[in-house]
Amino acid sequence: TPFQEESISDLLKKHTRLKLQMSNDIYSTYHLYPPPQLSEIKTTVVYPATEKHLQKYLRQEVYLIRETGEDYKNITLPFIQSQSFSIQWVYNILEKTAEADRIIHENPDSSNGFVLIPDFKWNQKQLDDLYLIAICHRRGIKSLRDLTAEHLPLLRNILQEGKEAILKRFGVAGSQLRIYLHYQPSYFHLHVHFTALSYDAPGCSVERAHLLSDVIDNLELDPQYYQKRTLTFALRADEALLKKFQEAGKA
Ligand code: G7M
Repeated sequence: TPFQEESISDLLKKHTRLKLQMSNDIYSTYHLYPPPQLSEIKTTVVYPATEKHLQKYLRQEVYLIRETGEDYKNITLPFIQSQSFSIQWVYNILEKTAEADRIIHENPDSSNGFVLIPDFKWNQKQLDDLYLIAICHRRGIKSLRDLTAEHLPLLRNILQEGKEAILKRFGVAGSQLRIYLHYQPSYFHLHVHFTALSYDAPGCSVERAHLLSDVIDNLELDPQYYQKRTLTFALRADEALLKKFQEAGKA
């Protein structure tokens, strides 16, 4: 986790062991062994983990895919429909059977409403790595690919109310937030990521993140934008979807 400003001085004195690596003029590098209270590692446990979880966290080669609208219909969609990666944790949040006390904001409308909640990657102790997700109440919107002009009211609510709620609770202005969707997401129930602009959050790279404000603009220009467009994303070497693209001669 990021260091708190107050603890930086402790890091350089109290109980810290330093082993010199090299020294040159005014420059030197060390191995530093911080005391336990300053060496917290935020940990997520997935238990029991499925084969898909294991794959997600194994280091692997990655390959870029260019998915046309047709590829989505012929390859990706049938693949997603054949998979059974549980999104029970999402329903638990929407139904308040898990994490209910962590909800930051809710618009309860069943078609244009959502729940804003800290992502479990964020421990909420410091704003440096601020990370929240907005999960829509409406079921059946799998991803960016499903979005049409019909979803604009929902997307505008998430953008507007999400920014307001984060300003009110955490004092961080909308201009200091990166607000985006993943394509592809890991979980196929529409959700939007809110991260601190100064934080390089995992998954905010150009081949995965789509800014919500750009998504709204694109849908205003063309209601079918995301059904037509070729979308780029990376797949890991032993992902079954990569094999499907390879079999179709597309990767
Ligand atoms: O867009 P994508 O599907 O890749 O992102 C899902 C996001 O949901 C990630 O940023 C995860 O860290 C977050 N997330 C995943 N799970 C299983 C949970 C959870 O149980 N609770 C919360 N609060 N966030 C989660």
